[in-house]
Amino acid sequence: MHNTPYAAVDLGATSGRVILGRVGPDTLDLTEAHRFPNTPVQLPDGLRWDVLALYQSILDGLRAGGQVTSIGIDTWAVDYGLLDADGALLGHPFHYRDNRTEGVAAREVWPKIGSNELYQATGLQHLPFTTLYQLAASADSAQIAAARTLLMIPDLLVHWLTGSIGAEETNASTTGLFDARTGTWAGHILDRLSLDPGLLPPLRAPGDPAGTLLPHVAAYTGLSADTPVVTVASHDTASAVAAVPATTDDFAYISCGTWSLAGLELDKPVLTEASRAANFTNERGIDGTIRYLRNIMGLWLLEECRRTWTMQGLPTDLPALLADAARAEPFAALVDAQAPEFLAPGDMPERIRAYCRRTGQPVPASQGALVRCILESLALAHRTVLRQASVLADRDVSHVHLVGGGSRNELLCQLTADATGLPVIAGPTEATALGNILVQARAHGRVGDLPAMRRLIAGTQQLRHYTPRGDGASWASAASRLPTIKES
Ligand code: LFR
Repeated sequence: MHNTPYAAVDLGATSGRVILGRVGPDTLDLTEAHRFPNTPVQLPDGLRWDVLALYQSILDGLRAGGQVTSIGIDTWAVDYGLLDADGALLGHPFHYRDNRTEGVAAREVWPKIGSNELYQATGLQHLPFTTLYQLAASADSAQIAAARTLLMIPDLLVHWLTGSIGAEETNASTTGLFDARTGTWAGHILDRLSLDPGLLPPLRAPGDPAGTLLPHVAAYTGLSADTPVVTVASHDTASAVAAVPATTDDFAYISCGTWSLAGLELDKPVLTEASRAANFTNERGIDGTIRYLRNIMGLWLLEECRRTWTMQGLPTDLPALLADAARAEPFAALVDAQAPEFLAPGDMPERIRAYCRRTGQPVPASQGALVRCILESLALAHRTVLRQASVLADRDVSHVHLVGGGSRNELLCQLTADATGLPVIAGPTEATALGNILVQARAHGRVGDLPAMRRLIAGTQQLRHYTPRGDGASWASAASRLPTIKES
């Protein structure tokens, strides 16, 4: 078994991968077995994930990868599939960026269970697309009437591989139906909305076994039928934070990809009124840790611009755009990278220009200026969120770990160091896959506790260091330009 790899299935919002990881006492090597696109589909009744195509690509990736010690699956959070009484998937899972949840919280949920009470129970920031609000939006549908089991996307994929049914707890903690203090389902919230708490399957923790491959899966992939599927931190952000290469406790992290998730790792939730008002979330990490953070729009802003530019026949080469951005005038225009108006798909350059117009700022005229605006706005949001997190959780922060795909973006890393006034350690890029693989390795007794996992990553993965430039004064004054950005 020594050299047999672990397979991490890691689905992101735009692509998925099957990654093989080999773990030794002082070594940790990744290879990519398969990469495939994740292309959402707009149907007349909403934006959907093509979950069958994703599942088929996972099978192809496992077949390409050869024998593995075990398999773990992580994806984005919040979204789910519903199974009927026969165990069949009802329809196509909605994409969290579908606009059917607009206004649902205020209209359908808060009159029945107030936002204060919800925060006390679940500790979640308000995001319009949280599972709870998605369910409330569909409460009167034929689909909900027929539903017997709710499976989060990674749990659904595990179910198709193994036949087992369960709800992994880091991802369950993003549903708005999970008690932040006890780590158990808060099914009474569904009751209060006249939805069935029996939809929620039994919880399982990262490291728990999740079954072995069904015979037809083993036959297709060529893997042996006793290949275990291990429950990992199936929320991608939980896996990424598990893989932050921290060697001390006084760190903040930014898991930066489609989203920027910026915050602290705590040992208990912060449920104060100030924390609720600042819209901080208490999601669950591995080993009962709390991910105290806020969602920032992240590189979605840039990727959605590039998608629009592709359709408009404009250049989209990333290195060239970043080089132009590096040369563009600093602080010319900024947007609030936490504003909900940037959530939905659609003409992002125009939405950014409209924001600048509305707030009396110069409108970025070139693509480079627009990319500069995005990256500075992200760095500013990183600054704001980390400063607030440190105050609200009463924790000193001496440095920032920036992990995920965004750690490749040198300009963003440097701007984040400048804006936060803190050294930034960038990498690993593949934090999510590493977290997935190390939880599997730990379940097999091949690596120690969370600090040991992190030491192994710090000792084996390529990291880059960024030192803050300047005294932060220009960032403080930039922050004061935008009415919705609060520095404390
Ligand atoms: C990041 C992420 C975030 C979650 C968002 C939607 O990929 O999982 O943590 O808030 O996607 O699920």
